[in-house]
Amino acid sequence: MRSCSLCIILSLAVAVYCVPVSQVTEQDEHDAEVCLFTPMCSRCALGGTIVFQHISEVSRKLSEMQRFFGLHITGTLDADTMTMMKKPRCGVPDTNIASFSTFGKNLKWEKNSLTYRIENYTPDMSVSEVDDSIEKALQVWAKVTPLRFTRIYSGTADIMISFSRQAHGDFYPFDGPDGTLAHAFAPGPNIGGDAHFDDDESFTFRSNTGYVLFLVAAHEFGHSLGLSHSVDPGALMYPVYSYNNPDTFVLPRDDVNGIQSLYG
Ligand SMILES: [Ca+2]
Ligand SMILES: [Ca+2]
Ligand SMILES: [Zn+2]
Ligand SMILES: [Zn+2]
Repeated sequence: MRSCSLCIILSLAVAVYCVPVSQVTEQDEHDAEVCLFTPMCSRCALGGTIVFQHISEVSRKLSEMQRFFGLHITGTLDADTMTMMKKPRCGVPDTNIASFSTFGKNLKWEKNSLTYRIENYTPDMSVSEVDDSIEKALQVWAKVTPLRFTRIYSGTADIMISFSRQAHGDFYPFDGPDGTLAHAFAPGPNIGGDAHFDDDESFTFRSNTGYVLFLVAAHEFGHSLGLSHSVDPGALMYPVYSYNNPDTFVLPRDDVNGIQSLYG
């Protein structure tokens, strides 16, 4: 698992670890080498049978990631890149190189009235704290658009919300504590719009230890509504988690511009 973690990061931008490091460690390099030079890397989405093609693909992915985060573009695993890869973040891949961005003009809901359902709860918080965090996170987007959200308690909602660990029925298993905190799917039928939270994290209502569920959820619902990641480090849609006081949170301008480009 650990030996190919780098490979997963490079190919899917899904798995990262949280402890920032100032330099590339021997373990990091070992991981990279194992991943690059193991012909049959079963966990690598690129496959490993054509090794040289694999290496240039990894280099290209590294360059893309460095461009996204405004790092020096080397195409190699340097200390700054490693530090960025280890920050706690959203599991949705970084695709754009602009400020706010969408999954595409057509990837939006064709209705303004959406339903959501909370399928289960994290043991980290009380039921009312989870309910409140989810409701507030949706209202972040409702405040600046014509979108309205109605909670349902049974059946299939547009936005199905769940907490789970490791493999949980889609192609994007979670990774244990830290690394990927959550992910969500672009608007569409079935799994489209759904938001999944990694229950190996410690979620919190408003503490600065653990991850504030409201902040993680508000980010994920941005994806549920059609936004992809922003390169603006101040944006809610920036892929890396940073603490904000949930009581005084205001949706940054970049995110307002993004969601209004889809829904007016
Ligand atoms: Ca759905
Ligand atoms: Ca995780
Ligand atoms: Zn995200
Ligand atoms: Zn999932």
